[in-house]
Amino acid sequence: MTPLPTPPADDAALLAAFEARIAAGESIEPKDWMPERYRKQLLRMMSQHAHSEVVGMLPEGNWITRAPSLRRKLALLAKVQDEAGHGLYIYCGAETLGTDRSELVEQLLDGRAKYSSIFNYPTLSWADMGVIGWLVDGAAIVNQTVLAKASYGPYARAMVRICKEENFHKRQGYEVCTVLANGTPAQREMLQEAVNRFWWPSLMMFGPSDTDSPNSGELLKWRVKRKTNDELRQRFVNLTVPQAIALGITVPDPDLRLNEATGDWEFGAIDWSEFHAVLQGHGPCNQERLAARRQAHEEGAWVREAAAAHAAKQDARRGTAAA
Ligand code: FAQ
Repeated sequence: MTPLPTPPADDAALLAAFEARIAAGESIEPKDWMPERYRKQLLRMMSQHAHSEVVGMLPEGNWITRAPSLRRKLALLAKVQDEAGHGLYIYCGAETLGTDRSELVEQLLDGRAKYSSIFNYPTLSWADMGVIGWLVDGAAIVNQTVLAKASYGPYARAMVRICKEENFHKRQGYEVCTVLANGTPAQREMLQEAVNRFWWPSLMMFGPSDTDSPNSGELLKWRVKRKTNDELRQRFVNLTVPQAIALGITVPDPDLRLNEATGDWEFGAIDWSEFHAVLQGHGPCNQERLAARRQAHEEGAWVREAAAAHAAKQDARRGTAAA
């Protein structure tokens, strides 16, 4: 972790009061004084999170028309729609930090902002829909349950609602997995193959290891994060391996073993070169995902124009009524 920057001297008293509030477990609200670094860190993290929810609609959206039954189609459609809602809650929360959503979206579309590495992998079979719900939403829940206690009020409150919905997502995904696990040999093979592809990228969702995480120091100090990347990754593995055993499938890690003394499922080395390549835009679907978002943004221009015209008309009417 990198050393923290020193605040300007004239802010020292405000900073001390701010940190005392955080130490007392108080929630920081939009109009409260906050250090510029706190605002910047939150804006970075919340906007990346919102972008992830929206880009995260693409891999699953790919399967809505090919879901194997009407029931599955309805569930998947509802899930993908929920992810759009999550993006909106978090963009709204991010806007309370003083940056307009249109600027945040620009940063995504021109490649300045990141979104979660996991959504740069393709969805090749129906089993991927089960495995994304189980592993990807499962990892998101582990991360976000802790973020629901983040020091910034609008982010924490968005997480409470999002986690409730993510729990449904995980259950629908795990249910798809149980059906495949109890199905034909071809279905079991399809499930195993999907787990083989998504296991390691799911572990990478928690970010670099603690020794290589430049933002963790500040975020932990100001209680935006309450657990480190490695702590949350370990918690996810501990929760998930018994679920894999219950499904009767293998986790693709020859080094995975239970440490009886600690109760942890110890896992093998993560290929960080793959993680960094994906972050640098060289994942299997980076270009496709950004191209799809850019196209959607362009095609949605008329909706934004119509909404702005409608709002202007309403404002003008209110102005006339008030006069
Ligand atoms: N992918 O110093 P750290 C979901 C970047 S939502 C891409 O450790 P930090 C729901 C990081 O930004 C999934 N980039 O960073 C769903 C930083 O770059 P920067 C999204 C990553 O912030 C399910 C650099 O590496 N969830 O799945 C990743 O302390 C199904 C150094 O890293 C959130 O965003 C990554 N995996 O910790 C939707 C949760 N990891 O900005 C649809 C909120 C790290 O300095 C379908 N975010 N980077 O240039 C967090 O909890 C944190 O931001 C971490 C990263 C843990 C992601």
